[in-house]
Amino acid sequence: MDKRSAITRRQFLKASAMASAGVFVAPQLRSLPTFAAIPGGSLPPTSIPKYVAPLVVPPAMPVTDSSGAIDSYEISVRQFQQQILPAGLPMTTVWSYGSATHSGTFNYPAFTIEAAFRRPVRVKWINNLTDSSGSFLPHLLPVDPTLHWANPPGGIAGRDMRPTFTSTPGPYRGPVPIVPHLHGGHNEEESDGYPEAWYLPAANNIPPGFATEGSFYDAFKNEFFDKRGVLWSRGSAIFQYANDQRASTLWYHDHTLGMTRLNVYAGPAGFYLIRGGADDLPSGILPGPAPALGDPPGTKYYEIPIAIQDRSFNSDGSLFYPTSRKFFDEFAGPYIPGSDISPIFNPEFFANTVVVNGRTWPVLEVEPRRYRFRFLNGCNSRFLILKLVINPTERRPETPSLPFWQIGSEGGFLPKPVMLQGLLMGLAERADVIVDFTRLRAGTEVHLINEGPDEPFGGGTPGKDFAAADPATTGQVMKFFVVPLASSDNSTPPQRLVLPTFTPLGAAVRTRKVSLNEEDSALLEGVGPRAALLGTLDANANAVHMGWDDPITENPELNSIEVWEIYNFTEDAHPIHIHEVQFQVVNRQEFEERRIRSPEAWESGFKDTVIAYPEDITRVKVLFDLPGRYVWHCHIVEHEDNEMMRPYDVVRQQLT
Ligand SMILES: [Cu+2]
Repeated sequence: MDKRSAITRRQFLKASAMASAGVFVAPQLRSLPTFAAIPGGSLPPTSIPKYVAPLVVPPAMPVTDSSGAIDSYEISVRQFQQQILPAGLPMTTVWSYGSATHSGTFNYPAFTIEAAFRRPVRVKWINNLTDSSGSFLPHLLPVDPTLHWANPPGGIAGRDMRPTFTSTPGPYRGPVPIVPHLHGGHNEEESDGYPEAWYLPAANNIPPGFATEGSFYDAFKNEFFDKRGVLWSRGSAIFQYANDQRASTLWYHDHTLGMTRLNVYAGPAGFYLIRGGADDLPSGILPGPAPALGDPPGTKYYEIPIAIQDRSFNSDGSLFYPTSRKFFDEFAGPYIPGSDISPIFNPEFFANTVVVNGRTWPVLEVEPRRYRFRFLNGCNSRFLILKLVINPTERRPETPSLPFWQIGSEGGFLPKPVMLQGLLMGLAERADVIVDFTRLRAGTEVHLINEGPDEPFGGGTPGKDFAAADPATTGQVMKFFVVPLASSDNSTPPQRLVLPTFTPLGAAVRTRKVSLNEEDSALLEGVGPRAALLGTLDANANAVHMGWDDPITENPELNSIEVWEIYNFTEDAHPIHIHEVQFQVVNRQEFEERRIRSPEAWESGFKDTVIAYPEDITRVKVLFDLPGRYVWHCHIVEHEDNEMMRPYDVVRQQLT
């Protein structure tokens, strides 16, 4: 751990923003008088009109075959153009998923997969990142080939490794590996989207010597065949999800080793909702409906998933993502030879616009009634603190005008509804909430704002411990515009809701200590961070840093319950995600402090991602009930891509 580098980095972010873009001073902001514009692409975010385009409610993904005992989908990843910026501004080239058997279903974010409890979903995931002549499409964004990454040019011997260079390389422009992951899914290992189970498109011009699949692709392909008698074909993988878990809000996105930040930023992500079973509520109790297959045009939805992502744009409409480490801290080299700093990779990235369900700052007409929103923080590095206010720019922190009633998190419903004035959301966290617009007059405008920081989050409150996001740009998210009531609302008011019975996990058989760490350059004084890493603790409670390729240290026994104590030795909060499981947050405790803090009220259900604060021990209790190889990682995807991810094994018999 080196605190100095983190502080330097934050000071730098602020200073460089002020130098490059001038200081935006909003005189009406009483608590925090100055905001630095966030650097980005050539399109200034303040030139983009807000609240002109309606929020897109992603339709249900068409099923390819549901005639048997499972729902089968064929889903491709393709490149296309979409109007993300308001009409009149250029379209944006993006990637996303869509049904290969249904035209018109490609959208960023992808259509929602609607899954039923205990009815398996099988998806053929096709890498269709090719042009009309069948040649591969290169990445939309600058791929840093010096990371420990998929590395297809390394061939069979060099794939999934950190390659060696004798001089600083440019970005990788070859065929793009993908592997989709169902985030929060109780997935068997071969269907989990392991970072080394990636595959290239079946293009006609793959350069000779390239590895066309990751190191784990064949093993999982064989495992899937052994279990289900179905073979994967080149350029695709078939995953099956049992949906044998609580009704919940999951999402799917890419998970390729060392490329997740770019593959997700380019677009591929969508919601996956599991309904039914004893852990769901009968229909009619909560606001609905949500989009379903076969809905007539104009169907009104009162249950809406809302994916919030930050993006930066160039004036031609293209997505902006940094092309050099210089963007992060002005470190311009030497890279190779002479240092251990990657030339293109940025340790975090904060974009300067807010994109909600694929549109910048959209507006949703709402009736004076209750709505169910399933929020997702789908940003790369940005923590969100959401509030509902009337005036989106008046001051920070702002007093909310309406509360959120949170009823669920990643693993389904909470034990009981929780009324909140703000929603703190780490990367990949979900909040299932009810917002009650009932008492508002037609014509009222309610704004969803963000008071999380335009920099790494370290805990605390806006206006006191950090400056809230720029009220002119990333401090605003979307607008709700109240229109006259069109239908009666028979949903149960949230304060009277009785949620499904919550059964906590039993006693743990083992406690495991793991660590979150950060490293500066080992070669150049004062340059850093180089990477963030996971690890363990030694007998003296010192951090042991471990990278992706170090031997496995977490090997819980099948069907055992463990407590993981996550020691965060870094300056920043990290959202820690464990695959395959939904865990309970036990408590938190500062280093050197005796006082133990209970989980937050909204952390009282099952979760798959938890915020680990700096110099804190975060304890989670986990049941590992599927055998095999999985990963746990930080969901700041820049961190995940540069060593802050580790494999773990659920073993049938505990190794000694
Ligand atoms: Cu992290």
